[in-house]
Amino acid sequence: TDEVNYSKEVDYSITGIEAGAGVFKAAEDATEEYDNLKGWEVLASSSGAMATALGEAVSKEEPIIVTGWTPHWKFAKYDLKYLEDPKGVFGDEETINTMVREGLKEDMPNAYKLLDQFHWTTEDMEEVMLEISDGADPAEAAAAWVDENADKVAEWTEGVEKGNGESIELVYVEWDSEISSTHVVGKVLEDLGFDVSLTPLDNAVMWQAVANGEADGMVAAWLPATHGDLYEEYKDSLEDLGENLAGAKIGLVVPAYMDIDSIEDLKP
Ligand code: PBE
Repeated sequence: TDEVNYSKEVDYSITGIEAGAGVFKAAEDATEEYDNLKGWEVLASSSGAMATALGEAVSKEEPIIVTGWTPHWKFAKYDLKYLEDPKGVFGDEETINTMVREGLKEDMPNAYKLLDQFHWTTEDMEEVMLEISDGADPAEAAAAWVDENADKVAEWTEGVEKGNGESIELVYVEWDSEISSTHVVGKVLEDLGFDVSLTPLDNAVMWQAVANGEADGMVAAWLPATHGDLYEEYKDSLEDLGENLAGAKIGLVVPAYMDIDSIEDLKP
């Protein structure tokens, strides 16, 4: 028969993102855990390049398998689905947590309180992400969201006293989700009177910077699985302020027009 062989069409490869991302490592694990993915390659690139490749494939209705995650604007722009993961390599639903350096509470109690009270929903984050994917500057998209969501921001700033130009540094990775959250929190801190810097780093370096006190905090810890190894490594030298978002997820994502449902449906 001339039945489609997606595996061959994608050249036995998964379109990945930064090699330091948890979802990239999970995809590599999948190529070991699933017999039908033996010998497959996970291609390292960037989150932006992955999104471009996905958009191009969709416009031509070609097959593609990407390392994906939720929240992400790609689900609003394209008709996509997660491949079922019967072996559970990509884990279950996760939370995104806020981590700060030791001593922040004593040094900057108000910035600490704001970071501790920051929490939002996947829908909130997706609003900011969509604006950015449509071409808005991250800082402008964040400012617009903060402007339109005064009630939510008021919950985060409740009991927080204004800053007086104190410097605070947040670190993040240039994933679409973290670009959004970090710029929103940064904007709120700036409006409170802090001198905010936002520094993009590699994933492992982001964790390390907060753990060794070089940076003040981050809102980009995906737990328990995606960044579980980094959390284990650094948890004794940073402070976990708990979740800022629930309902996050990672996995292998394909366009809905691909006629498969599970990772196990891919031909060896
Ligand atoms: N992500 C987005 C990250 C966490 C946030 C899913 C690409 C990762 O895989 O590490």
